Amino acid sequence: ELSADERTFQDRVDQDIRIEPKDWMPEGYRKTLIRQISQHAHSEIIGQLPEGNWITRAPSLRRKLILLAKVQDEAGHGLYLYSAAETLGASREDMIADLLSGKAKYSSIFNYPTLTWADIGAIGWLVDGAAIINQVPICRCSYGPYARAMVRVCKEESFHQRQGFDIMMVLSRGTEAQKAMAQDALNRWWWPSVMMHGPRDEESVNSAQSMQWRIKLFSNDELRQKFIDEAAEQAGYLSLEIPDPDLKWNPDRGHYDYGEPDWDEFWTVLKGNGPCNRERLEARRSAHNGGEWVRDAAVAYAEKRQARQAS
Ligand code: FAQ
Repeated sequence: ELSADERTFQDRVDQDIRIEPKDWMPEGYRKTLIRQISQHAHSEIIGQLPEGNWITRAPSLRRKLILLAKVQDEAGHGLYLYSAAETLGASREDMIADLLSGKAKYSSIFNYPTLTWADIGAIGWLVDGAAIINQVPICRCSYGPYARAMVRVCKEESFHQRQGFDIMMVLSRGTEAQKAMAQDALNRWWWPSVMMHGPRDEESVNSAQSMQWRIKLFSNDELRQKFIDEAAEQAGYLSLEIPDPDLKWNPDRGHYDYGEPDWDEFWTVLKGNGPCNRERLEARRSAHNGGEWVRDAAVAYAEKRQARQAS
């Protein structure tokens, strides 16, 4: 049974009226949003690392500029998202401490290595592609600050996906070696991208409540299907083969059928034991420690200014 406050709240959500920071909200709604938004922010921040790995090795000045801009965009997305979580009463220090201690989750996808330049193409095409499919509906989610942050994020993600697809197009129409490199990147990034949408709906513990609160508008499997349908068509355009023998158009369903990902691998990555989990957290810890003098200087400056204004 819902209380009167909860009833009013749910009515607003059902009528598609945005919830704003100062509005009454159930504690569970606040907690769920802080969990999802902070995980999302951490993903953007950790998500800079796999691609950052190729900035110094991009094959041309133009590619380097584009990649640099893209990776900076991800940093910006992380910052808007931390701000959105702060509107719910979360503290940025706590969120970052939870990331660095390994307590907080971030997207499984960023725990895989970027072995060749083609991986930068595959990430833009598939990972940013998956991110857009997930995030466009969030522009209409019930929580105002999160919904509004997603509008700009999605515009930038569209550019990211185009740059990735462009890299894949150039490689797949290049020499035999380039085409092989593009195919190899697709082979390695396909299944992690399919799993990025989260566990099967039956295993998705948070979905039912998040959908009732309109934090999520579509289930994990619905978004996964949309991703696969789009990617299958795009792979055809690139003349690359998706590494799933069960992938097949099903005219009755009007969707592609597809094989089952290796969910043991997914849960292993979530537990911190994927190919690059340790390396990623180590890089963030080292960046955080390296930035300590900047934080100290900023605090010292603010204190000095305050003292001067007070006198
Ligand atoms: N990785 O009950 P559900 C980007 C966890 S895009 C790790 O289904 P929920 C852009 C989940 O947290 C990537 N953990 O959970 C970019 C839960 O654990 P908890 C970030 C995962 O929340 C591109 C448990 O499993 N995007 O960064 C994953 O209802 C290129 C049970 O799952 C977002 O975060 C996973 N893949 O649905 C940047 C979008 N999947 O918390 C750089 C917003 C599930 O109970 C380069 N988030 N888990 O301990 C969402 O839409 C949702 O949170 C889902 C998961 C759909 C990810």
